[in-house]
Amino acid sequence: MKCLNCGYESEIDQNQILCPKCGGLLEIIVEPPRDFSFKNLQGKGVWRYKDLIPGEYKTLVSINEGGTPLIQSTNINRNLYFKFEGLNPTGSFKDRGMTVAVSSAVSLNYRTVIAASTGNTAASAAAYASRAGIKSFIVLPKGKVAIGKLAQSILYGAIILEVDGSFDVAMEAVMRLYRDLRIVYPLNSFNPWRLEGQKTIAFEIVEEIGVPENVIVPVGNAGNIYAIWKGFNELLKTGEIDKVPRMIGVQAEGASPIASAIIKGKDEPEFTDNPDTLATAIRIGKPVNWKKAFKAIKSSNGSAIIVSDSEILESQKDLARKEGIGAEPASSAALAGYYKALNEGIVNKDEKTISILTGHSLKDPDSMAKAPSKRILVNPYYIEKIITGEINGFNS
Ligand code: AN7
Repeated sequence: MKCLNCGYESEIDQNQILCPKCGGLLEIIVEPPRDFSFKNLQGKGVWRYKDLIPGEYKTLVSINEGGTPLIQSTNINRNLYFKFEGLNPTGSFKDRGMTVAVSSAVSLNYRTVIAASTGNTAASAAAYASRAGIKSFIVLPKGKVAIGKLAQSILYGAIILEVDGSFDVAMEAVMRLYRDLRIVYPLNSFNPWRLEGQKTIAFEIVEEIGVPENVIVPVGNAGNIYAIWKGFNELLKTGEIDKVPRMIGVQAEGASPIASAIIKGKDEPEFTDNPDTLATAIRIGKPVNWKKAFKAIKSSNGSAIIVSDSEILESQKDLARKEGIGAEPASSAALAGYYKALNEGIVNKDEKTISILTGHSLKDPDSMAKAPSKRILVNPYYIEKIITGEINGFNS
């Protein structure tokens, strides 16, 4: 393990979440087994790749996460593929990380977990804690969590703590709590063990179609883009692949601390106290994993893109109406980012490109209902007349 802040190095230690010297974020450096080969793997989902996931696990807390479909676009561009993470057990990619982190928590004998969240981490943490038979506290920005996600956390039985303020305020509280009082296990992505699960997105893509040219990822706290890049890098070490795709991060206009900085060529993010976007999942002003994201984007010769809320909603509609795929707004940013990358010449339409659709549309019913609709109150008698065109104006 290596600290990104002070350079501290140690053997892999499952008990370490933050640097014991300076409190900074740690990277887990995995040396794959010499004889690693996809050919020898068994099973489906995250734990198929257990040879590349460090740590010792007394039990695996799993709800059969991962193994999500890679869906080729038919109507936008045949070279574009969607990795539909919305089909995980709680409807987002967070489940991949949660199975590893909660298994770790249980193996270390923790009985309580905690996570700050814009919604999806909370739903996932709550479900995996229930599966493990332990207690979960989640800390949410009051009034800024999509109803589907809040409802999930209620259903799974988490204890819900709401703060007045943004996600960043909730996150700071969880980090402070962990630093001061180590009696609850933190499930946010400053915990590097979570990212060990999320990196399996890269493994599944490679097993299915090899290495793409570009991978486009919506960025909030910036853990996932790094995790996916890390996965590709580990496959490079095994010799299964000979290059890493360009990692392209997408942020929303009102919450773009990383993308703004990268576009301007700066080495540090432009933090904001007042992030704002209708893509509430990525409404984050101070991403904890920014250093990891910079590393992933820069070392893969990647890029960063900013999209507006209206571009996000337009892309959400396109995904649904051109491809039949329902993704939440933050996830739809991965298609909005693709459109912009094509326009700006960052991505070529002939290049194999993956958009990571991080969460399911049902997470955020309010955003779906905002799409323009053809919805008519009818007397049943008139249905035939509307369909045959006897009453004009509807059958087009
Ligand atoms: C659908 O749930 O931060 O850049 O607390 O829910 O790894 O943070 C959610 C993040 C993208 C960004 N898409 O991932 C949380 C939370 C969806 C998300 C992201 C999130 P990171």
